[in-house]
Amino acid sequence: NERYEPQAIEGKWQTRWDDAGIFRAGSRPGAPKKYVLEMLPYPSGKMHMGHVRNYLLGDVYARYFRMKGFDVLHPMGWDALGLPAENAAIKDGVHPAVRTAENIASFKKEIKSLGYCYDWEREVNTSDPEYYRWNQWFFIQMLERGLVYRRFSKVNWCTGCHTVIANEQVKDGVCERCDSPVVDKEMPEWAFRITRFSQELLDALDTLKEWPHRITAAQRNWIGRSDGAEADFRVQGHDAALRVFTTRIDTIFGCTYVVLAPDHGLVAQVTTPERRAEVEAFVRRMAAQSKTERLGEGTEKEGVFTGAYAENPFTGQAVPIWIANFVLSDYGTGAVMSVPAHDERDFAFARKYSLPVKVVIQPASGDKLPPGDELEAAYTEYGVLEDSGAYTGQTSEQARQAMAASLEKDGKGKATVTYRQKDWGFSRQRYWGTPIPIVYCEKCDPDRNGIPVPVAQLPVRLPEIDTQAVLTGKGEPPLAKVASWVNTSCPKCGGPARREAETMDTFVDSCWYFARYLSPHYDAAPFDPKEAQRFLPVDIYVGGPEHAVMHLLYFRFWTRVMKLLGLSPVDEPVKRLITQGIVNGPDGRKMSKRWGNVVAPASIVQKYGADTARAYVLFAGPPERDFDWSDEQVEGVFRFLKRVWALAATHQAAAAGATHDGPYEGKSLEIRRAAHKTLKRVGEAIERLSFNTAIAGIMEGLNALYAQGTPETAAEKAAMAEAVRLLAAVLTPFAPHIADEIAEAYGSKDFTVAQSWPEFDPALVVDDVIPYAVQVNGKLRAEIRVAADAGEADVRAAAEADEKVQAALAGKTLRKFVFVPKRLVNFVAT
Ligand code: ANZ
Ligand code: ZN
Repeated sequence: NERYEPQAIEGKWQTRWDDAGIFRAGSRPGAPKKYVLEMLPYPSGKMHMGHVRNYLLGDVYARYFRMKGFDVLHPMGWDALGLPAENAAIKDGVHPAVRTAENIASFKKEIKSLGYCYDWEREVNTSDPEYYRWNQWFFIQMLERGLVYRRFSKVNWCTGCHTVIANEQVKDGVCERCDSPVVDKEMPEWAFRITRFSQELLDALDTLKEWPHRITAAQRNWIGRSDGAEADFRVQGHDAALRVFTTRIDTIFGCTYVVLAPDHGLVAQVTTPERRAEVEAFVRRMAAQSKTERLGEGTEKEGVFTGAYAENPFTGQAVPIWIANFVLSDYGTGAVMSVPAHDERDFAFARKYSLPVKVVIQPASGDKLPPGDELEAAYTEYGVLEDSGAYTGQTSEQARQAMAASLEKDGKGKATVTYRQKDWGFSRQRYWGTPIPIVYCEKCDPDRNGIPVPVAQLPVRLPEIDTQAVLTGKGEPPLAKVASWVNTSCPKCGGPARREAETMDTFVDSCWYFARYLSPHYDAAPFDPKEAQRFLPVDIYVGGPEHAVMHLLYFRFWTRVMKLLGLSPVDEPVKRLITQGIVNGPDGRKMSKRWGNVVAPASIVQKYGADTARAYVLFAGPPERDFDWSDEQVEGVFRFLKRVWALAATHQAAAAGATHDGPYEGKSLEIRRAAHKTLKRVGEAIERLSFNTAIAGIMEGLNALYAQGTPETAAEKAAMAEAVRLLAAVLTPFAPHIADEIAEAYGSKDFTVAQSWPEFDPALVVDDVIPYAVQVNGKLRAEIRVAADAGEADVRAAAEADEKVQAALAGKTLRKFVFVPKRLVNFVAT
């Protein structure tokens, strides 16, 4: 067939792949494994380009590794529980299960139309009771080990979604999802004790060498280890001490007052009669404010004096005790020693209320700070101590250690390690989630701690409901309204009991789905530990960087729990993490309904075929970077595939009988050199996650083959036949349908993806290497050495890989790239 008509071939190959089951994992037991995974989607009705890109990055590796001989596991599933389906149900009365099933069906059809190589026999749906029963099972195991507990605490309540949301989902006081105000609410909730693993999760970040730095940095910051000290200040006139938490014990000789949280337990006790009215008024006012209000950027720091004094444990000096809005009762000890000379917040507060400022740290440089009352700003760096008794002259670092040791020796305090990370409150007042397997029995459990449902009775299924009556978005949790479900019998005494009506955060589902894929129908445990031995950890995980501190931290935690339970051998879920950039519209804004700049994947597949859609999205830019959609480039990629097709069609007849044993010289040698160089370049580019240069390499290889004109001799014909076959092989990860069609036309009996990735002949790829000067804004930054015939894309990739160039480009936006063949490149960036 002379004409490239993707619509005529793509469906056929997809069906053949499916029928042959070639993407089934576990079919090469002796081979080394690769587990390639993309973050499972929430099944909204339609796929968008972000999904297409996400899955392609995994797909390229899955196909490539299969060709490299690995036993590849590449599964797909549905993060099917959660708010959007329930919110939609509140609006239109369609049961979330019905909507979710429809969405999955249409989403899956779209996924299939792009020719991804998933092992569909492992499909997982988190709303299936056979899935969420294991959430419940984990819950009970963790409850037994103290990793789950019930607590009363202030939670973030979204006034729009009518549910509790995680700290991470509150952005500037409003809900990230619906933009409604978030308020504090005192409620019982269930929490995972993730903080038991804080240090482990932190330490292990150092082992995640193949994770993007910004993700590990975000997690490090989120866990927020801080090394500090606690010190007791004796309260004068009371048999009590208040314990402060500080990260700068070295400044304690400069402490001129202490501050308690308004709701600190000692406030009522120490406040003097004269100060009582004012203090109580302040405490009441604070109690009425949410944490976000109290700590907001624009909120003025304010406080009141309690009338009481406390003694510095080192000097015995008495300092006034205040309460203030910026001290939180649930951080540290809820009490702060204030050192205005060396802390900005304390400085502002001291100036506002005319409290003394005393300098005790001098810069190590030898510069001298003015005395406290002339100081213009706090000096917050480390330095050398002065006016600090026996510690004068020590550095901050020395004093921190020595002072903490002294406190410990005197029984007045100790060194501490604390974390910013909090336990993970996961109960939600929602219907469309995993029921928490707990019942409350007044007789056996008067304190309402909760009695776990016996494991043999799992799953606790979500009940059928009258959607409109139950999903109203108002009042108590939906499940509490379903009397036939919520009323049950006590597992201990058999008497009347009530089920827990709250459900689990859907982040629980995505904590371990990657392990469920290993044995999705296993029913003796969440997954088969033997399969975990074989396939964990995930080798490559692809997803959006927005998950840096929720999903990607939660599932690291869960992985440790799975090891603790003896289910899995690994400490960490994922070896290499790839976070893909955003697909913007042609206008440079993130594709979204709001901007009307969405390009629907289906429209591209219909017009140009899946192979063009795939190759374009991969060609448009490096995986981790954002790119702007370009219709011209789509056309360009389509033309490229047409030229591939035409080359193959032109030489097909000659290729049929072409054989040649002798040496290759002249033109036949050039044809072979072009083909083998392409093979080498594409393989190397894939290995370094440079799919765009891989495709650019194929384009250049194609041009080189065209440049050779029509093969005349037997040697030339044989060389060209080989070249076309190699072209099909290297196209397989990117444009698999056309690859198989061409390979078949050239006599292949098997799918290209089922064949080995061809080895290039080293003798055919030796190249002259030449130097290129690399400039950034016209300034020489590096010299790189590349193959003499390397094209623009390769030279650019090599230049971008250079550390000095990266440093010079850091934080800048690239405006232009100048390429002078065989001499230099210049990045113009601002
Ligand atoms: C004295 C001091 C002197 C401090 C100095 C800092 C600089 P991170 O690093 O975030 O853990 N702090 C302690 N408990 C607090 C609470 N419940 N609410 C508000 N602030 C609190 O911050 C630790 C520092 O935050 C502590 O160290 C304390 O102020 C303050 F030159 O103590 B510092
Ligand atoms: Zn009972």
